[in-house]
Amino acid sequence: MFQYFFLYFFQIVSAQEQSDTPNVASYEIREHSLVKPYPAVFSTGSSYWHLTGNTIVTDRWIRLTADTQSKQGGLWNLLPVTYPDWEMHVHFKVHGTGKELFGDGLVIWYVRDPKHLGPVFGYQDYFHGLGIVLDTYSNHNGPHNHAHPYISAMVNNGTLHYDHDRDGTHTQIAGCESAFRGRDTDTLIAIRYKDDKLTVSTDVDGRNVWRECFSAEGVRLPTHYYFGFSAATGELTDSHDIISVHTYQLDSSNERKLEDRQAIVPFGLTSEAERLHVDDPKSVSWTALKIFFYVLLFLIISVGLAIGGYFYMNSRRYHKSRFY
Ligand SMILES: *[C@@H]1O[C@H](CO)[C@@H](O)[C@H](O)[C@H]1NC(C)=O
Ligand SMILES: [Ca+2]
Repeated sequence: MFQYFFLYFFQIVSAQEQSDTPNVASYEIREHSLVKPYPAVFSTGSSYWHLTGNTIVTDRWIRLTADTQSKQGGLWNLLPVTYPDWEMHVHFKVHGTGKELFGDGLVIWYVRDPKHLGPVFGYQDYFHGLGIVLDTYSNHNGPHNHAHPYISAMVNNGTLHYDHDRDGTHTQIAGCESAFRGRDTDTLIAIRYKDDKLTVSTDVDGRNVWRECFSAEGVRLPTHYYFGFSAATGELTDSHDIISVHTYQLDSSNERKLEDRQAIVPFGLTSEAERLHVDDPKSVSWTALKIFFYVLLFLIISVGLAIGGYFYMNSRRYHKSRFY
């Protein structure tokens, strides 16, 4: 009874601070969160955080890449995530001197192997887990069906390649356009994983309100993976900064708590596969409908011509008979 009362109370408190904490029973996990002052965090030997590549820490931000060419950097948490449901709020900043050309972007990771460097925005390709890709530059030469900056989610079981030439669109499970770069306002992203549903929301307009970017059901992620961040520049450059991270454990059903989630193979339905599933029956019924209407139109025109012809012939006969 007391437990329920406590949960209920917690929900009320959470709801009132909707933009700061998740709207369900939740507990911030300090070890998976990172706030100023960072130097204290990184100077102690017991730090849960690890830096890779060109990452620099100051008293105001953790800079994964500076606004210079060919950099890559990472920020990795070294304590595995033992709880199945979570939500992470990241205050970040992507900015630089480039007016038209800038890049490449940053990624928020939940993966099996932390600390690696590589070609996917400063982390390894063929990874195991989840990547939330904040892509600022469109590598695609042809027309895209979306604009950049673009946020997308990719789930990988170690077999998929992130294709920069297609901006990862063929392996993404969902995505949305988001004007997060070069803003004067604070830019934040929330990633929520609960009951196999992944929801990504942003707050980039300085209005202190979460706006849903996308959500996807049926996303399978194991426990005991690691949170991390990485970014990269190439010919194009930008500063990619992490300012704060708040991670909340969300209340899980008993079923999920008892399940052996450590053995789960990451899975997410790509939007391409989903499109194939959804569009096929639709296009078939559309074709059938079109044929039906063409036949109907043909019949109406035929009947109309027959009736018109009949009256025309009759009137001709009538006129003719008058002259005879
Ligand atoms: C890994 O993903 C690929 C591509 O989605 C799939 O074909 C394969 O069956 C998956 N492997 C496992 C072990 O789930
Ligand atoms: Ca890109």
